[in-house]
Amino acid sequence: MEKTLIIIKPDGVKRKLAGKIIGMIEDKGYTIEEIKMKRLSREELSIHYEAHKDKKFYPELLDYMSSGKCIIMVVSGVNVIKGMRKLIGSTDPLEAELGSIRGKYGNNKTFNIIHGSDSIESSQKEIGLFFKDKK
Ligand code: IDP
Ligand code: MG
Repeated sequence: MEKTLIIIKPDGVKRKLAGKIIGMIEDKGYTIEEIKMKRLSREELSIHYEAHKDKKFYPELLDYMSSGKCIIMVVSGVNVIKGMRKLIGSTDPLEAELGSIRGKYGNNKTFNIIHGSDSIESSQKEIGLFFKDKK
């Protein structure tokens, strides 16, 4: 059974989309193993988004992600990493399939509501970062 790290980003929380998003994850057949609400520090975010540190949008990304509380979850299921990426939709909500979370609720490439790990390696790193001991 695979696990992935999902974050409902500050815009998703502020827009009160959490219930709908969690419903979509559960309706898909996945299980919420861990869940917590937390405002992420710039330090945690700099580890989480290490791969993007040289990108032009990085400063804006850290401002955005530390602007309010997030809902952070470990979600499990068969092939859940790929399955959640599909359910989340493309980074740019304009390109995301309309039935996906970003396709339904997103309208901006930065403020795109939700994060999901993109590989087994990143899921292990991210679960270790936000849920120490629960890898
Ligand atoms: P992902 O969240 O779909 O995996 P990544 O390329 O890993 O997308 O980018 C991480 C986050 O950085 C995105 O979810 C989004 O919030 C932001 N981002 C990505 N690309 C851009 C961009 O071109 N402009 C502004 N923000 C971006
Ligand atoms: Mg990514």
